[in-house]
Amino acid sequence: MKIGITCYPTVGGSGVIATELGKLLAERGHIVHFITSDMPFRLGKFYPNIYYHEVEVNRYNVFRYPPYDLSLASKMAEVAQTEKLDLLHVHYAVPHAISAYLAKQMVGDHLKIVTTLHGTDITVLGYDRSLSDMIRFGIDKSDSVTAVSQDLIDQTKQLLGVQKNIEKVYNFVDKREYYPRDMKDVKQQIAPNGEKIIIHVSNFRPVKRTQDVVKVFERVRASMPAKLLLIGEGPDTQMVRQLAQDMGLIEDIRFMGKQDNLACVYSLADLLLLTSEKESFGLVALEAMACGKPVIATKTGGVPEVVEEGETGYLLSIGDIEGMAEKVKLLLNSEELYARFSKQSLHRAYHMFCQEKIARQYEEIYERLVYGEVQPCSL
Ligand code: GMT
Repeated sequence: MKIGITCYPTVGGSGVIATELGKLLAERGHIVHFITSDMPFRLGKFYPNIYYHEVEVNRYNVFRYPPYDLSLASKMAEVAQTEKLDLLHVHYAVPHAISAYLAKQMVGDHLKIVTTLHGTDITVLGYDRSLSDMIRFGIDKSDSVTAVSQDLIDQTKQLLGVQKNIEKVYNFVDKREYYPRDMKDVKQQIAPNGEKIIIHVSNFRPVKRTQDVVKVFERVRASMPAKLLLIGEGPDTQMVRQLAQDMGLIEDIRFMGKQDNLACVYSLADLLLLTSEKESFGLVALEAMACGKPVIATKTGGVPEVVEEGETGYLLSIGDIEGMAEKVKLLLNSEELYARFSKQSLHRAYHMFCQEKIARQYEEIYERLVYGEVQPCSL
């Protein structure tokens, strides 16, 4: 099939999933056209059947705000026509589902639209009265809608009163990239005295409650030698740095910023800490699990569908600093328990969220829309 993919190419989990999906689809023989404002950052190597079409936004000085949505719709329509696309798969509802609908109006009904909801496009923007009706409209006008967890489906229906069927298609991890790596030497540099290494990976937005990561770490470090690695950056980075300074922890915390080779980073840590207030899926939890790392996280959104309580990690209430610290200590103090959780994390990541399984689910959706039925799988 000829598939157009639109996402936010440079930030966040939705861009990562859209890009990884595009690569997988290309490997499976489809022709993929990324229609985005920038080159997707995870694209990596050259694929002869992946094309990139840059959305250029008109910045004429009459416009107070550059009309990204319209430029995107126009580029989608142009690519759909010239490349004879079968469908557009848009990631993140706002404004992508609306732009895709506009493009379809320009091109004709044969162009199908698949919209994948990722989280904050519903759980944050869905509360904004200036957007909520438009989001519901975009969902209704899509030919097929998916969401990355059951919780996100439930929230979308509840919050926006959506009647349309929304299919659950979980995010995935590529086990050719995410597997436990031997990082002994680097670990020795970061934790020369055998300290335990806790890792947190996020975009440091308020919704991640990154100050809680430091507070949990303070309690853990009070009872065992430990280091904290903070990966990623965002609006709260400075505030977290100040908090670490004020708490006298700065020597044991490394602010590593954005990192490319996340599989190596997860591999050198002992566990991942995820303290979010909202998290429709928690892709970083899945990536850490695929590298054999248990996860201590907040019980929010779709996280319980990824992290299995008492098997691959522990789930605590939002803001339960004491509870999270206790569970971190419990896991890191028991070799037997830790080894079991680590093995189960790997197993769950590979079996429930493996890339072939999820790519096939998307293909089945595409086939249903384009051919009217699911093609038998030829293995
Ligand atoms: O909030 C983020 O971390 C970015 C956001 C995005 O759209 O890129 O992430 C959302 O989508 C990810 C991929 O499906 C999910 O793993 C994240 O849980 C989700 N974030 C939230 O719901 C806060």
